[in-house]
Amino acid sequence: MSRLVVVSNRTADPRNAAAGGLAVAVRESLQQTGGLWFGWSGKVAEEADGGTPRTSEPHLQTVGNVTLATLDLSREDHETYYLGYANDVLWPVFHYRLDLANFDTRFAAGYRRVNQLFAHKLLPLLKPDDLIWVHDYHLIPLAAELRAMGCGNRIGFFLHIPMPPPLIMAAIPEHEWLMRSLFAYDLVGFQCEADLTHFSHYVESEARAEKVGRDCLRAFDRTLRVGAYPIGIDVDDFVRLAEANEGLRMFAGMREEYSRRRLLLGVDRLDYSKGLPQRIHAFRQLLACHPENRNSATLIQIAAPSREDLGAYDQLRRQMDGLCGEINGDYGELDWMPVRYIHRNVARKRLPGLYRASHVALVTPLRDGMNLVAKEFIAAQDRADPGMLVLSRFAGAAEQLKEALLVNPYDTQGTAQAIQRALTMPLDERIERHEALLSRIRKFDIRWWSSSFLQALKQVEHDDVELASKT
Ligand code: ADQ
Repeated sequence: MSRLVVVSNRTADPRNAAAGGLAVAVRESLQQTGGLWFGWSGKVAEEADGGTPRTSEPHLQTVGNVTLATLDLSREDHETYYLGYANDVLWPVFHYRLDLANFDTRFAAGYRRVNQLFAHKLLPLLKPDDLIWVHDYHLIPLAAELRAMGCGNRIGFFLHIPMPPPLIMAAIPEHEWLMRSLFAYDLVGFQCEADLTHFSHYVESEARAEKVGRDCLRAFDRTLRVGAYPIGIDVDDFVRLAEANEGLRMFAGMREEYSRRRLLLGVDRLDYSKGLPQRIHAFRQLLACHPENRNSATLIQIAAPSREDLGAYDQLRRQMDGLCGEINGDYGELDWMPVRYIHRNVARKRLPGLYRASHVALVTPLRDGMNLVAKEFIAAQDRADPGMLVLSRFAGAAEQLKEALLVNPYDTQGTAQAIQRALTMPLDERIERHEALLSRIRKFDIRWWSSSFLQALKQVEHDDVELASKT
């Protein structure tokens, strides 16, 4: 069996279930194959005298039969690659926010330099039949850099965030280089069909790519296999957490505290892609148009701090403080506050109880690759009396979760109406919708995601891999 090598911006201890996300997704495959996980350590190396950064060698750590290899970054690389190109160019543009992008030429150079550094440090750790799986927008050119150094392994790439339409992509000065770089992979996976369509349209119009069969594109003398692999969650693990002591305690505590109220919940990172101000506006509209919800409906909005060193996030934080203050000031009573806004992380083991105690979840991003909170909310519900999910049609999850109440988060009135419908939906309709949603997230869970992607990568024609090593 080939060894799995995972490369992502950050790594995590695969034994640590609390890490969630990628750690859970790749844990089994890494453990089965005695795998390697390579990424940035999260540390910024001190500069040596004279301002030259020390060259760092990967720190190797063994966790069971898995090896973690992490690199420190120099201050310059951290600023240009991570804060700059990844978070101030690719993140906003891929979420359709050209207005927030900062196309500083130093950023692109830093991004390329760090991808070269990753390739250079990873290559000596590779074995000839390793299967390499690269994750996310930080590392788009990694395979091209590895190929240039002679790497002939099978390499797959998964994009966790949305792929924008061609004309938005074309706003990035280096768009051709970025998209061409993807053809150095053997398989590129997206979260949903819409993303796959955007990528196909881009390469067909900009690089005259040809479709070869159902799921291959040919351009730049390379054949690239592409597909939609919607990421899922570990449903059973989440149900277990909901029924464990901490989950039950949280559930009972919330239900008691809000026994006379209807609870609405939002759980997000504080990020402009998540549509948080629009959500507060819609909730305000609900209180204005359906006054029976006053003194009753309470929105708990948890917004975990995120990327606080970037200006756009600081602005969003101030905007949210203002909006939540206003709605509480205008509608609040001595014994009821419409919004409880918490700018903190919630421990993972407490989330399922919180989800289960909520009558409605508001998952209303303006754009989102998938959104796992939507799936976690479904998994945590009581099947006999499930809460209702209000979901943005612009989240990747909307392609799979059609039985949720789908909304356009830019439409304040429409979203408020959908929230009212969720709050008043009869039990039998809620059960019917929830059963359909639950069976879908169970079928397409986290194991389905990693095994179907890796299976497809293993099946890539070997001829192509050999060809790739020569380009
Ligand atoms: P994120 O933008 O981080 O991830 P999301 O999928 O919503 O978004 O959340 C990831 C995890 O973080 C979930 O397990 C959730 O429970 C947890 N989380 C979020 N807010 C939290 C909070 N306030 N407190 C505690 N935990 C919180 C990116 C893409 C997504 C894609 C994922 C996975 O932007 O679209 O779904 O990767 O591919």
